[in-house]
Amino acid sequence: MFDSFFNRRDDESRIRQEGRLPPGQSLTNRFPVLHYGPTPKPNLESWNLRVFGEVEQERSWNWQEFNQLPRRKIKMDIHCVTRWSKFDTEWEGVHLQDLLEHGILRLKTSARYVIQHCEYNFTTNTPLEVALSDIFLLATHFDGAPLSLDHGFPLRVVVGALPGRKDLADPYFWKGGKWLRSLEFSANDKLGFWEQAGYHNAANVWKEQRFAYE
Ligand SMILES: Nc1nc2c(c(=O)[nH]1)N[C@H]1C(S)=C(S)[C@@H](COP(=O)(O)O)O[C@H]1N2
Ligand SMILES: [Mo]
Repeated sequence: MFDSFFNRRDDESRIRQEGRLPPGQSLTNRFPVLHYGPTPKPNLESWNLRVFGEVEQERSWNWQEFNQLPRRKIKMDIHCVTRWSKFDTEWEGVHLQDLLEHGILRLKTSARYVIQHCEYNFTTNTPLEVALSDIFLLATHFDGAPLSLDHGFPLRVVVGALPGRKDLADPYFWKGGKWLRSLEFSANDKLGFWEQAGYHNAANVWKEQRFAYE
């Protein structure tokens, strides 16, 4: 117990020196579970991911089809607005940029925002640039294994930070919807669940944009 206490403190001071600890955050080596409401138990037989809105063609992939899309691995730091941060987390899944490059997905020029729709009507929103950037992944795996139910099985969005890439306006982790079921490309922004509850829409961790009004 003392051992893990001192490890945590040492890890945190190293990360701070590397400039990777955003203001008001502290390092955890655990992986907390954080969401509103119950954990859904998705059925892979009937599961699909739908893409709609400002796209040239609506798409829907069942679980088997989704798993044949091009895949990537990304290592990121993640920052929860409740002040825990976890570093060097490894994710695997599908990147929207790869779908665009392969012509699997084609957007209209009117697409400017991406709204994530999840089980139980949870939603969250980001500008299109964020969803197409290197820090946004449709993840099926964490740390080499399929997501656990609590962390979003079978599919979630992960949005984090890449060390050394402060150009990316890294958002807090709530902008990564667990149990993702559709992506809406929209001409207009639409505040999601936490954003409507008073959390900051831009949610930049380096500017400490936690709440909309303060
Ligand atoms: N569907 C859904 N996704 C969600 C949330 C939620 O309430 N519902 N909470 C968000 C918040 S606040 C955080 S910090 C992360 C936490 O992910 P984790 O439980 O895997 O750590 O999920 C995000 N995604
Ligand atoms: Mo969070």
